[in-house]
Amino acid sequence: MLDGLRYLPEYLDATAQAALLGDVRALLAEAPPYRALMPKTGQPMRVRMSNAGALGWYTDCDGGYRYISTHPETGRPWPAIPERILSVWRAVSGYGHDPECCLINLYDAAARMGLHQDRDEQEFSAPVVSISLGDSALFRIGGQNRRDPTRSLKLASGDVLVLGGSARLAFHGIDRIHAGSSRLLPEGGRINLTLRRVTLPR
Ligand code: MD6
Ligand code: FE
Repeated sequence: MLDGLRYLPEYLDATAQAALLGDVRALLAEAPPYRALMPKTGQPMRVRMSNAGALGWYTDCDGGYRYISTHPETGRPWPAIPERILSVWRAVSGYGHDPECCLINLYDAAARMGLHQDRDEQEFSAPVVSISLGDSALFRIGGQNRRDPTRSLKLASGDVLVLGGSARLAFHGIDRIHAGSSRLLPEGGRINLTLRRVTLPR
């Protein structure tokens, strides 16, 4: 059913995770995390976010879900996606162009992410590639209809998940974070990177 779902547990070893974490820390120093607001309700999202790449995913009260090319608070362009992160995409995406967005989601122990589809892009033939760092998360994925049956996967530090093919538009979310399950982040919590191609290559 979800033919394009690929779960690559322990894709990154401890050394690679530490190197990637260094890259993420540098990105967050340049593009500080913020709390995006859900459209209409203006409710702040539970996760804090930032981005790297030409286009960053963003939402606020009036504009809704969209991609923007500058940081909402600093006004600066998003930093470039680091080479080490690009190389994960190049190795696993099976797609001939680089991603334009690396969304950085930061979870504390109580954070969750509701069931959603990633559908704010123009290019759906590219997969979304997700990299997890820090505490494990209970990830749930269903089908292309919100009410399709779901199954759960544990995403641990270093795991990579590829949502391509029919899984590209599958509903998915994070039900819980397992606090204390990883020692990668001294402050605890979880970092998730999702890499997306946004526009159609020309
Ligand atoms: C997360 N992930 O793992 C949230 N989206 O924190 C996502 O929303 C996601 O893991 C698209 C593809 C893979 C994902
Ligand atoms: Fe998603």
